[in-house]
Amino acid sequence: MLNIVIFGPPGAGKGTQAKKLVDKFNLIHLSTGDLLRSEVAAGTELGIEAKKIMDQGLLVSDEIVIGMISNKLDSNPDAEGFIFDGFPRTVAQAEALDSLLSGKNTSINQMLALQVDDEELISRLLKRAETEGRSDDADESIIRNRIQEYNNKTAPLADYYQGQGKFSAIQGTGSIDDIFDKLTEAIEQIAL
Ligand code: B4P
Repeated sequence: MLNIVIFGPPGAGKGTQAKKLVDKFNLIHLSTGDLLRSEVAAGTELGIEAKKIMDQGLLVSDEIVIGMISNKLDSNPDAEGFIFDGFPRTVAQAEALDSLLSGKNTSINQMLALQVDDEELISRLLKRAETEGRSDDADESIIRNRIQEYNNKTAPLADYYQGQGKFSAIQGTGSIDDIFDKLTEAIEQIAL
């Protein structure tokens, strides 16, 4: 199996690149952001609670997102591999993921971390607000909260995967196709 974590701050291009990588490597795309937004759109109890948190730029509880990922792993028993997009976002989520995968006799192969500076992130997300209308993109102060949550709770995961010898940094600015080529090259090296 090939299991990749695509990593980076909000707006780094995780979702954009994950969609292209799943086609290329025949993986299942697991995005906790997309899963949460479908709960919001369906108006479930979980979605109503999650929306309040997401709209402040904060992280939803570990328990909720770990449960979602666990269900998705169980419902794809024949997958050739997974690309985890926006998950894990805390050390507790990373530990839970290691244990879920080891229960299935597999593990994460590599974290690919997209590097983009804050001003570029803010400009991308404000632009996306105009096209997609996501409420968590609409306001610069909420975007800054998301970046702060990332710096406080998510960025330390780089050390977690580096400690396991599974970390690659990838420049996340430039054209979407050029970044995709760099990610593809990194995955091909792992998969060899
Ligand atoms: P996510 O859905 O993961 O949102 P994101 O980080 O904003 O998205 P992403 O980084 O994928 O955006 P992309 O670059 O593709 O999370 C949203 C919220 O859900 C979180 O704030 C949190 O509340 C909650 N949540 C999700 N997972 C959670 C978890 N595990 N634990 C707790 N809470 C969780 O796209 C950004 C924009 O940039 C797009 O418009 C794209 O077109 C553009 N873009 C991409 N690449 C570009 C490039 N090279 N150049 C120019 N623009 C580019």
